[in-house]
Amino acid sequence: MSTGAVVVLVIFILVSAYYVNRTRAERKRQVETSDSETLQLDSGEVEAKLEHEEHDSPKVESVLERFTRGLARSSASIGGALSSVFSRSAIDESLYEELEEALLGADVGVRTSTAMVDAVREKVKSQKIKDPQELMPLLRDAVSDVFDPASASMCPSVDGEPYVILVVGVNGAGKTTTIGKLAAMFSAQGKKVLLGAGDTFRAGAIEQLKVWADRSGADFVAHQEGADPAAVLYDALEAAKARGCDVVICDTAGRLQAKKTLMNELSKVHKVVGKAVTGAPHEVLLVLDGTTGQNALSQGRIFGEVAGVTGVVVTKLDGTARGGVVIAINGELGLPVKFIGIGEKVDDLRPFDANSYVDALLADG
Ligand SMILES: Nc1nc2c(ncn2[C@@H]2O[C@H](COP(=O)(O)OP(=O)(O)OP(=O)(O)O)[C@@H](O)[C@H]2O)c(=O)[nH]1
Ligand SMILES: [Mg+2]
Repeated sequence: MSTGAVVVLVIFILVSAYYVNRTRAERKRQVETSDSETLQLDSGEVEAKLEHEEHDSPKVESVLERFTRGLARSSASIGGALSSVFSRSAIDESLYEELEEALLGADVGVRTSTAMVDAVREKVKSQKIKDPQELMPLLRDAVSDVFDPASASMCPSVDGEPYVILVVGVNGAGKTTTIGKLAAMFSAQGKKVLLGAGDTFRAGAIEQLKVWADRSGADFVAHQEGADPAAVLYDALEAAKARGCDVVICDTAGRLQAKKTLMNELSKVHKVVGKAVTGAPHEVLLVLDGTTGQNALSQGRIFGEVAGVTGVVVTKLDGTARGGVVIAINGELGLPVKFIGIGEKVDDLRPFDANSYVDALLADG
């Protein structure tokens, strides 16, 4: 090798080493200062996290990939059942029956499944389709038609006043976790967020919300355990006005939809919140555990009537093979699903997007 070639090679090695070190140092700074889950890490843990990232996750997952992974159980189950339907030799009555069973098995709900199968049947007739393989796009359209993209969006802004979101649902549905995720999402959008600790009933509930407030950089207002939830939330809204907050998210205690007194307490909270900020609550989000199947529909009906629900968050969709419940909530209750939870981490909440949802759900079909 000539001297010139050796010099070029040495320069190349030195420049490469410089960039490798610089990239690692930059990533280290990001890990130390950025996402909420690493706020408490000491330097040893930062190193360990970097090692983990470098060796175990060579590829950064895209939003769609994460979404699809979150819905993998549902997708494998529904997609599997559908591919059996679509690989039949002819379109006949038993195909429609199998299609309806596949949808019912995914918790799509009786009324919505029947309506979707009828829509497919109509199109098969009008377009004179003969091949079962051509049914998939028809089904995709039938699912998409259940959703109204306009009602699924949420734009938290009111002139000069905080935008108030009241979060309700049965025990353990995922309310507090969803509030934490929402707080992080709004904070990342540059909004000043305040969390109101309206669950004064369950031991540890106030502390749990405080942890999420700290993680997401949100302000926090609480009274002691056992205090009147309406009074706490009134104070939270007064504080939010005084501090110029953009969004207030109010936690509430879990309650069974059948317990009248507890449901009436929600009406009181609703009224008092409206006294502190005109028009509040601007949004009442009902959190439903996606793994509870058709019971989620009964919760939706009763909470919808008593608490003036404006939208739904379906959680734990990563833990069920029956993700079709999201379709049932839209189709049977007429309530828009606004967010879905696909894991316990801070970024495991996704604004509901019908197209990505349908793509992920029918991915294996
Ligand atoms: N896998 C998974 N777990 C979730 C999700 N959302 C919440 N959880 C878990 O569900 C459990 C209950 O969540 P919480 O947020 O405490 O539920 P809650 O509705 O506030 O409960 P109460 O205050 O007791 O009524 C926790 O272990 C959460 O980590 C999700 O989308 N996926
Ligand atoms: Mg809670």
